[in-house]
Amino acid sequence: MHCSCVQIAVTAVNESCAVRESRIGLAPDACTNAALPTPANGDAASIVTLTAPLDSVPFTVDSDGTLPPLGPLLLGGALDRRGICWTLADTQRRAELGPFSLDAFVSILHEIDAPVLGLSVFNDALPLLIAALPHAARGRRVLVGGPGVLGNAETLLAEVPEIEAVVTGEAEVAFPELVCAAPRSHTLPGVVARGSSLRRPAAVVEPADQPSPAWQWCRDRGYSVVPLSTMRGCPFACQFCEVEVLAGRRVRRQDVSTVLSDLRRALDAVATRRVQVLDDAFTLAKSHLLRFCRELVVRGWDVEFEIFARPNTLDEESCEALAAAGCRRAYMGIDAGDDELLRRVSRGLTVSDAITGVDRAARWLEVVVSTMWGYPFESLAQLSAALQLGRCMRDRASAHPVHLMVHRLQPSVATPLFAEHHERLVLLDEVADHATARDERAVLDVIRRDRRTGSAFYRYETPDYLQKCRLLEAYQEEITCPR
Ligand code: B12
Ligand code: SF4
Repeated sequence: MHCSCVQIAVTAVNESCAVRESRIGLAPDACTNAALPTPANGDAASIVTLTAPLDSVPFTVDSDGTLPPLGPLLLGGALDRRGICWTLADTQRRAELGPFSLDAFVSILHEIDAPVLGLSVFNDALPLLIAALPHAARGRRVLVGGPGVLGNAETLLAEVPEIEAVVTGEAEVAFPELVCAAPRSHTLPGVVARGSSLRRPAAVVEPADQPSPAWQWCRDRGYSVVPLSTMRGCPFACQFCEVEVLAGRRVRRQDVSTVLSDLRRALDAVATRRVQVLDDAFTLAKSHLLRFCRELVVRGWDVEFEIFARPNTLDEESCEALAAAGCRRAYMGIDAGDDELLRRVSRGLTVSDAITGVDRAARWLEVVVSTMWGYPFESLAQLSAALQLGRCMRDRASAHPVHLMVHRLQPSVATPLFAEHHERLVLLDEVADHATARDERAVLDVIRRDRRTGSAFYRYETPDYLQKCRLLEAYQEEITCPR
């Protein structure tokens, strides 16, 4: 039996444009799949996940590589299940790699000796990818996936002949099939490949088909937070968000006992007590939340965790259960400070809901409220209202602190907002300043050429832009969220 190894290289750039990397090979005798060619060094494929934020305000607690990449770990788990040997490289710590570092990225890809290259991207990595692949693919099969491909699959195939297929949505089923070049793998849900005129919706993988993430890969790699998923999907459809396209509106929950056995393995492998629950809809199903908390208490693992929460979904009982189970912080996206704007972006929330929810949660947990600015239809007064709302929440007396984070709205291609306002995109000022070296300018050219694949480097035109910038500058000190 030949050994067939897949090498997964995961690349992510943190907010200061530093990048991290790590790789491991699984035991060759774990491989049973003979359909893959065997290269000299035993690796058969490689995946690179690229994320390259320019926004200096991180969205979650982790933006510095303490959190291993859950999506690629799940793909690793899916390959394990098929007996396909793989390796994973997390390039988040590679200091030489930023969103414009074409030369550095090409040499990272050259280091990888595997006939299948899988690229796991956030949308801000697309221009780098497009610029790099013609120099870096070297005849290997290239598969691309991750949240960044949403709305851009066809464009990627058209722009980059080196890409064999793009997977939109959840890839635990499609990816191993593609790696093995299984018959009809190009026709699976979520797979967009050349020659197919069919537009398939993003793939959705049911809980029973979701593998356990390959937690063992995290051992001794310096990560310190476990990324935990207990459900996928979100029933809301906020106009600026791509989760509906990525994971669908139907919420698919994992059984709590499965989640907890997974968590045990993860805590052991990462050697930590810190957990980030990544679910977008965690606080929506109260019975699931209560059961998760209860069972965590029973197990007595002394875990500390953080959650994302919609302010109008946490009642007193849920807050109390969360605090008792070790939840220390809730991230609450409010995303605007005035009811008209909240309605306009279909947030399903009012300012008064938000205040009540934050007040309630802050009796039990630290709360990080996040809001966004730069909507194409946002007035200066509406931005002031958002800042004022955050300020007022922060300054109210509560048992736990409330912080405010402010993000600039990032145009995401697969959103209703983009469909309506894509004509009104403006290149970010700081982008041109970033790209000064020869290789960086090549990436900038890609960004300038195509606003869809380059959308992460644009903003929507918004009224009173300069005055808003000044307002935010003045507010900067107050929005800094202590870790
Ligand atoms: C954790 C997280 C982060 C972490 C990532 C840390 C890490 N090491 O992984 C950090 C904090 C870095 C982060 C940052 C940002 N994030 Co974020 N993040 C998330 C979050 C909450 C969970 C991601 C996750 O792990 N999901 C669970 C796994 C199972 O899903 P997955 O990663 O998508 O992987 C599946 C598929 O995508 C696919 N897949 C993945 N890789 C590959 C590779 C191949 C080859 C194939 C075929 C398939 C494939 O299969 C996987 C298994 O099903 C999501 C919300 C969400 N619902 O997903 C937002 C989300 C992905 N983030 C988003 C955004 C906007 C950002 C920021 C731009 C925010 C900001 N302003 O700073 C930054 C920039 C990212 C960057 N360049 O660093 C957006 C989408 C962005 C986009 N379209 O690319 C999301 C969807 C949030 C939202 N509501 O809009 N984020
Ligand atoms: S912003 Fe949050 S609540 Fe709204 S659709 Fe996205 S994940 Fe769901």
